[in-house]
Amino acid sequence: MSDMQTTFVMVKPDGVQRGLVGEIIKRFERKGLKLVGLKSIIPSEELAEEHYGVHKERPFYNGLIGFITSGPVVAMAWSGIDAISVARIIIGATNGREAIPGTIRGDFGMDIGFNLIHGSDGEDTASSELALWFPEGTMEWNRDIEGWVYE
Ligand code: IDP
Ligand code: MG
Repeated sequence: MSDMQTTFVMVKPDGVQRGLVGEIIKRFERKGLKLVGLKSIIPSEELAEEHYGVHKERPFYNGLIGFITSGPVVAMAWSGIDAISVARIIIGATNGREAIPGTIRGDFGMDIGFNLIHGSDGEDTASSELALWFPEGTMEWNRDIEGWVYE
């Protein structure tokens, strides 16, 4: 399946603290994904709990909520053909020590919890996460270079 999709991506507080926001955005931009939403916020506990609700029973859950609410994150929405899986490939495996070099976590991460970035893992999570983080909606715009990104 090759569908036009929008995915939710977030630079986590460790990525912001380490000054990797520009580096991370650059990778999505130069890949050919289209930016349709961007904002920096300090997530509330409520927002973090909603976002990571699926992990509620996991032993790392409380630490994860504390981490995500510890400072600014950069929330983004990126569009493109198969954008959800493309973003996950750019991001790399959850554990930075196992992530392949060339991926964001593989190039910059050494930890499983502090792994710099989040990306939606499927169509359902992408739409619920986009609704959660961008309740105002994302942008509709025509990119002039589109015809040079897709044949
Ligand atoms: P993902 O972000 O690669 O999709 P998930 O398994 O969905 O990984 O876990 C969500 C987030 O929870 C991870 O990105 C990471 O920050 C944190 N996490 C996952 N597993 C562990 C763990 O074993 N210890 C600490 N934190 C973890
Ligand atoms: Mg996940």
